[in-house]
Amino acid sequence: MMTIGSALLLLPLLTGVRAAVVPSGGYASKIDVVRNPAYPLDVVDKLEEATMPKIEEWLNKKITAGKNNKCTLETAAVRQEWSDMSEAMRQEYVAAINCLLKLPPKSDKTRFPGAMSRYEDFVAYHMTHAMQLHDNMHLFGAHKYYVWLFEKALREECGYTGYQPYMNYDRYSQDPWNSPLLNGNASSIGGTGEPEPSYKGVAQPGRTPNIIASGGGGGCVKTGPFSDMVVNLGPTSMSTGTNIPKNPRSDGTGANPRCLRRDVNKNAVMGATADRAYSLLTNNDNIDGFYNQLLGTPPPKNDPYPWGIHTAGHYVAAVDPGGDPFTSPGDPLFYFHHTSLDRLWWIWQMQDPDNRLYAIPFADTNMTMPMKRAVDPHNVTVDMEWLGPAITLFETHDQLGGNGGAFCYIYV
Ligand SMILES: *[C@@H]1O[C@H](CO)[C@@H](O)[C@H](O)[C@H]1NC(C)=O
Ligand SMILES: *[C@@H]1O[C@H](CO)[C@@H](O)[C@H](O)[C@H]1NC(C)=O
Ligand SMILES: CC(=O)N[C@H]1CO[C@H](CO)[C@@H](O)[C@@H]1O
Repeated sequence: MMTIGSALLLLPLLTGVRAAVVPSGGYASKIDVVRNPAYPLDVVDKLEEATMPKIEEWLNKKITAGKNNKCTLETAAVRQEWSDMSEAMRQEYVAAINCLLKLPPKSDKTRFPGAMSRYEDFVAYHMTHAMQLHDNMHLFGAHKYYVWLFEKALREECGYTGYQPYMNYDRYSQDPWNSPLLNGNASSIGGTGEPEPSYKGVAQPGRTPNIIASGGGGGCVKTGPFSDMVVNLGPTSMSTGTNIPKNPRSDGTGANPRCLRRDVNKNAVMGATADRAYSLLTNNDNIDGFYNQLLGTPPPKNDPYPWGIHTAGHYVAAVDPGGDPFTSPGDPLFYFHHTSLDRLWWIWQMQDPDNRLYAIPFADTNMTMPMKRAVDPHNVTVDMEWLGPAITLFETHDQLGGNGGAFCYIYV
């Protein structure tokens, strides 16, 4: 049987893309790592490689104890960075998204008349569960499960043979407009939007500077695979876009067909460069600090891009629906961003898995919203309703054996 690793190895041969199989640095010998030679490893990539032996050792201990739920490095799926994927795989991914956009929804028609596709089922969930998804307990685990269910839908309902890609922000930070992810060609996820002078950017109260200034877009996306995408849900009152038609329902759940709007924005992505991610990963021994720095609280001083990686990543291209905290998964870029955050969380956890795997930010302090009051994390579940079954929060924390073994993936 062909392993995932050997399948990856074949891709560049089949498609002729310029890619290199690098000798496995810290990686387990079973994993062949395909890299795009245009991008030398950054400090975070190197940290990830250096962490692999530790991960292997930790997983071997679980295997010995019979606690790995059949997940091994041989069976683990490999999530890749977008530009490390072959052209053919990138186009297959885009085709799978277009497929989900055409499949009929499963969510309740009465509650979400605006959810017109399977793709928008996921938007409908995020928009109605945003407060819970973003509280201190759920931010990491619930998004991990959510993205995993999306990946599952791409594979099982649309025949996609790969896994959800992530974006390494650093690769695109200097020139996002011409990046393989957002340059608007057939193997990107579309380009920036038309210039929209009334779009000024995204306010960042309490930070200096206090706005992620517009990158020059803000209007409809006219290039690439999603130039004819129809967005239906939203906007909500939190939308950052301008000149967007109002939703017929006050809560944004009605059908409001319109174009996808974007502002591919260097001012945003510069807040998520590798040095910032490396600092996040190495300067926080506990999850509270990790969570705060990820969210940019307190606001970093003397930093021209003091957004925190969570915010920076959302506004890499966000306007409508991407810039609306409720309907943000309506832009496919959302999944790249939250997969990147998932990767960073995993690298952080795996520096010290015994102490970090199940760590939950501010689990035993009482905070104001969107923080959740102290409750026993053992009692917290993540219910995905029409997207998937409810599971305990702790089950969402382990990507190598969690969710009864259904989670079994690594990042390269
Ligand atoms: C799209 O752009 C990427 C990055 O510049 C390039 O590698 C690729 O060949 C282009 N693909 C197509 C189909 O134009
Ligand atoms: C948090 O608030 C709840 C409800 O008011 C209270 O029962 C609990 O003791 C508080 N926990 C801490 C750690 O302060
Ligand atoms: C409702 C419920 O499941 N409560 C549980 C919360 O967690 C404590 C300690 O783990 C259990 O004793 C409760 O039964």
